[in-house]
Amino acid sequence: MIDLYTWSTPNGRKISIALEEMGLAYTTHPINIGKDEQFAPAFLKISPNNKIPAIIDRDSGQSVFESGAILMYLGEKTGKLYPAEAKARIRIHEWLMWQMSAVGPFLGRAHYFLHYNEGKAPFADAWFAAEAKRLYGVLDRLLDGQDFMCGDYSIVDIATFPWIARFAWQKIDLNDFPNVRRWYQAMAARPAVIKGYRVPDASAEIPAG
Ligand SMILES: N[C@@H](CCC(=O)N[C@@H](CS)C(=O)NCC(=O)O)C(=O)O
Repeated sequence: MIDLYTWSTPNGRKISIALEEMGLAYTTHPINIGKDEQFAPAFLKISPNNKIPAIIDRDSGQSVFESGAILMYLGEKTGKLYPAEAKARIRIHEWLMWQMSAVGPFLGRAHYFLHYNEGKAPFADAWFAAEAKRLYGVLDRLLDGQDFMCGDYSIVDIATFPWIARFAWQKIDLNDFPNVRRWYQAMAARPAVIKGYRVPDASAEIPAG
């Protein structure tokens, strides 16, 4: 049994989608980051950087924070969506680090400027819009000729999808990135992705792409 501490954001959804795909039982504990619940001392004990997501694995007593670390932990625990073979793992690590260091942080800032504060800082708007397009270009080239980011469906696709689901906030037209669009539609049709996307907000819908 996994205790999942999460909120309705891209990083949180990575983990609920992974738990659904891996068929792991879990209990959801919503941490309302709009109400500063991420700063509660009990939460800081498992997530010292005061961010969701975090988990506690009740089977092992292990707590894990940072979504990339959680995905690797769950992949290792289940043997699912995280290949054990060394060469395949190198590819997974490369693209997981790309997601964690580029897609998440830069698209997150694109949301801040282009969605929440559009027009207030034109220089930043232009910079983050260009960076978003560059990242979508990288993903589009990666997906050329393959269904998923590292060949077979993996934790890397799960890490990236919830960020791409906010393409409208990033002022991205998916028609400009046909391989991303095809992949996005395939991901959005998966029952586990649909179910995981609705945690903890049961009314959340994946945007049509
Ligand atoms: N690198 C972290 C980033 C987590 C993150 O930024 N979480 C956001 C929501 S998506 C959060 O908890 N924000 C609350 C805050 O910054 O106080 C991860 O991937 O787990």
